[in-house]
Amino acid sequence: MFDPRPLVDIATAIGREAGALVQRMRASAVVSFDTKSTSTDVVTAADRASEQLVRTRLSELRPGEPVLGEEEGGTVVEGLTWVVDPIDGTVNYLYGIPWYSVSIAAQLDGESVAGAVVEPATGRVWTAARGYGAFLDGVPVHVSATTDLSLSLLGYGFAYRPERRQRQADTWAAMSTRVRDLRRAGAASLDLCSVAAGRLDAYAEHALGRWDWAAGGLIAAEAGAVVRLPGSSPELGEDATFAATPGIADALYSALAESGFGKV
Ligand code: LIP
Repeated sequence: MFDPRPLVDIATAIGREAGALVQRMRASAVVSFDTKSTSTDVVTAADRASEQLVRTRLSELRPGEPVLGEEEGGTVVEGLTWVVDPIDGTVNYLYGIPWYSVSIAAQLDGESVAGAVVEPATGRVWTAARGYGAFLDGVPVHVSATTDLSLSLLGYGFAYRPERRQRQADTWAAMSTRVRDLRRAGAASLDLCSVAAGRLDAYAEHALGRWDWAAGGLIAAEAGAVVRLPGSSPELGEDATFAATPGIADALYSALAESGFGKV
């Protein structure tokens, strides 16, 4: 029987090392950056250094296993692939907002089996192995018990392309009267971990990279959330990521579809 738990230990150890590196870089110099898809889609020297460290350490601890990373790319293959977001929440990191992560997941045939989401600013570590539950610093976490959509706290995010952001904003404006409140925190992996711990009742966003959701999606699912990864929610759009506590999952899915979330 395959036991994914040793992979969590590796993701945690390397994630902690990369987290320490990005913290040192943040403390020691002005954070330089380039841009990618738009002028607001930034990549810092720390993003690149973090991914380099993770790749080097994985080659030492797990030689020959492929890596897909946000900055250097790669592909998901049959068998085991490591999926890395060297800094998730890069804009938060750039501005010194302490809500960003190093996210490392192990996927088997494209499905997450182990993951660690490290918060460099606090040292907290979220982990999960498929079938073994979800944890924050080793303490089990579980989704909220919310069953009333109008009393739910909903996390969301925006794509970088301005024309899509306007359509997304229209959707969230429509949703704002159907839930308790909305939160846009800026790091998908930590939004998914927040659903796992009941700090959010749900989260939805378009246009995430596999590296954004690979670890956090497993953590949310292992904590009891209904998780729908890109390609599994036709009514919400082919690139939608959705996670919700079961008590509101169906109602939220329908409300998002009615609000036009699937057409942004
Ligand atoms: C970020 C995501 C966030 C999304 C941002 C960005 P990055 O990832 O975590 O949820 O709204 O647009 O994609 O670029 O910081 O790794």
